[in-house]
Amino acid sequence: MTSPVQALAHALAAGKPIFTAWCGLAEPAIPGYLARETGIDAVVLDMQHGVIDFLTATRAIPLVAAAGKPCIPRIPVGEFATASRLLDAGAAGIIAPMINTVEDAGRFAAFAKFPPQGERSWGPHPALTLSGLQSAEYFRTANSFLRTFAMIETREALDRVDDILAVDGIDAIFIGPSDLSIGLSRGAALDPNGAEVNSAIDHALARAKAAGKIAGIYAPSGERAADFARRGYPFISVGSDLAFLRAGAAAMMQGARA
Ligand code: 3PY
Ligand code: MG
Repeated sequence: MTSPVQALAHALAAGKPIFTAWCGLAEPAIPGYLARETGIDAVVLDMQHGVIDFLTATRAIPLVAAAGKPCIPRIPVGEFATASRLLDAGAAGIIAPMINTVEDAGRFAAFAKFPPQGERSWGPHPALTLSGLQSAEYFRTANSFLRTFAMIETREALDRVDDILAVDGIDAIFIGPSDLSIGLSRGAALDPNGAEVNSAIDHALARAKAAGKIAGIYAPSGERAADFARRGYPFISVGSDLAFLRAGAAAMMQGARA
């Protein structure tokens, strides 16, 4: 059986869209519970805009793994050393925000991939436990199953998407529609569902496919996630733990007061 640490690569290879929960609250049990919900294939831990710190993330990863699902943290901007530490803790992939240059992408890949491809330092002790692999096998195979997602969410990044996709050790791009809308409008608007963003979303997916790499994207709602799946995106993060909580509370209280 595939371990949760390797399951992301297997699921992406299978070609069906992967839908992930998106967690930002500072409670590791929440991703652990959500991982057990039908329809949730994996869980993203948002350490950029969520309030999840490193300790919370390292506690969430084995809880999500206990449900048999992969965990993919989003690191804070530029904190590439944290990517290595989260992979050591058993993350199946890493999303790095605001990758705007080939240099950013190269630094991210260097921290996420072992030599000779990158410069990741050895010490994946929890990852060995969660993957069930022996050290030598993990070292030999980890670069091929851990997934690096470089976020494309600025005008600069979009202009250089082919160069970023070409960086050795970058396995995927991940679109941030909100920041992208701010960048494309030169700060004039937050419009993640607008026509300009939608055409950038289609363009980025086409470029990822042409490069033989994966494209992921963030969807604030189930409807938008379905739209991205129809457009052909293979990795889609949906909503957030707080959004799930608010939607559940609103629906239940509306029922109660009906
Ligand atoms: C964005 O839309 O900018 C994101 O980073 C997704 O959360
Ligand atoms: Mg963003």
